[in-house]
Amino acid sequence: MKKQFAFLCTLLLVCSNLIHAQKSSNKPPNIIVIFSDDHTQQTISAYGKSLMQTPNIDRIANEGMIAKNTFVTNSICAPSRAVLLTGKYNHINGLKDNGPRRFFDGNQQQVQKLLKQKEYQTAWIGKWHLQTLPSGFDFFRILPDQGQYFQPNFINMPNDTTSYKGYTTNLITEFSTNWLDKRDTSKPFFLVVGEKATHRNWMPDVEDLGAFDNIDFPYPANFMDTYNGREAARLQDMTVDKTMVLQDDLKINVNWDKVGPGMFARLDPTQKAAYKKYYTEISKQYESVKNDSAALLKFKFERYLKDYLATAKSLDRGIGNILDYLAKNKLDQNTVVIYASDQGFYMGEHGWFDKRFMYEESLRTPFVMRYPGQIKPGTQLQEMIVNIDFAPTILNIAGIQTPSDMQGKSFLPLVAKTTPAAKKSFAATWRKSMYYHYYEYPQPHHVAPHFGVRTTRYKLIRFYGPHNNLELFDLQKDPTEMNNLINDPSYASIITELKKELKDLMVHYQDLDALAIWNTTESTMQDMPK
Ligand code: SGN
Ligand code: CA
Repeated sequence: MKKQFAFLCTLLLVCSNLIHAQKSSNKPPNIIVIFSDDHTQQTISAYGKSLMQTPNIDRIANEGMIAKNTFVTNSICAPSRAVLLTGKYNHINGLKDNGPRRFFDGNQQQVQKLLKQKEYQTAWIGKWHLQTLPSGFDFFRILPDQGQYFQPNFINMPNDTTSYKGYTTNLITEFSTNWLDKRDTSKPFFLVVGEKATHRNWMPDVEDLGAFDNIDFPYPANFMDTYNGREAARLQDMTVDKTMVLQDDLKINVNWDKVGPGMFARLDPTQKAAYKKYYTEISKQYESVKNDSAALLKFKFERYLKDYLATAKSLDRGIGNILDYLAKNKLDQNTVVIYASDQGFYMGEHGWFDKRFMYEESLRTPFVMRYPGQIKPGTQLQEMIVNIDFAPTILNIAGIQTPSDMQGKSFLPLVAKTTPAAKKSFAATWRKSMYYHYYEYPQPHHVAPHFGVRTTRYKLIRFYGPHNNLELFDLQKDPTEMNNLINDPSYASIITELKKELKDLMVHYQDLDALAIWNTTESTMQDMPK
């Protein structure tokens, strides 16, 4: 009780100091959230060992902060966006998967609506992916559904669809800076730039075709995973080897002169000529490996990475253009810039592309933030951040208290200017474990639903639906999550602790469906995966 009281006092003190700091400069800062699609930490140089350089994302991190341990509640697009808007888990905000339940109730409380009460002008431009149109924004121009890479359609307010000439990433940047040009400069703004890159089918901008062709990418250590002791991992359908589609994904042997409906049909004649030239050469390489299964697999893996990274290159360039715009228009000092993605992605780890699993690569998401005057350049945050914290943090920046029904917490006190003692005492109260729940099954990638808990060292996952089993990983000893330790007697007490922690989290976040599954089957289920 005493501990809780001390925590509450620290929290109030730290938050009110931050709010006070903002009041004294009378206008709260502008906030831009650049929110990409499937862009994973393994491909961002600010995160260390990376498959490519991302100078502009790094610029945000270097001039501000990087959150090293940021996780999502449900590693998939529309649900993650619903979490960003509401600061709540999907069983509370109602949007659990990308399927028929992609309906989002726009009448509920959302971050932009709360910011509007503080006079913010608000806009969402780019990928949105919720079935219902945005509400509570002063302006939106969104891609319908997944959107297209070339000559994309956008839905304009109130509900008109128009096609625009150009490459999606460039158009989204252009529409964003156009909106900034026209805004009411007497008010602060909140702008979400919803990027389409780096989503499947990874169509690079023409200028980036072949940008990574001189690099030989080795397989990740667990590319040849045989999924021993991990049944759900074995039964997924998202491998580079078997699931990746030669023509649609890797652009091999496409008849460029007669492309039917689909992504390639949207290329204009100049773009099509560039694609034809480039991928005809790639198709020749395919011909030379297609009868050698090992060489073919390496070819597929390399082509996947090269196209993905090329779309990331245009994404990073677009972010640079937004940063340059802010500097040129003297907005850089009073604008908070956040870069994050809706989830992480597999770059061949476990043999996969896509996301969904609670394993590290897709559970994590990048998060960097620049907040001049409040966050010291080069700040590194190690605490566990979850995407339910994004909305409360944004509100905190604007000087707004987190509503009591939001499930996340502002982590601004962990990174913003306060005394080291206040920071330390706040950090002591921060979460030591996070809760995850994934739902979508079976389409499109046959990943069984699951929920679980991750602590700094361990991860316990409970699969349900087609599989009914538990997995335990010791992330310190096994960072690539290959050894399911659920039947290892030396971990018995850890398993007991984690089971309790998982149950506590389900109760805390009111995930009653998960709790029911846990309670009805836990006593009868077999831990040993078949
Ligand atoms: C599409 C993709 C899937 C992807 C989902 C969800 N197939 O269905 O591979 O998992 O989107 O992605 S595709 O052949 O149509 O590209 S999400 O980012 O929206 O969650
Ligand atoms: Ca996504």
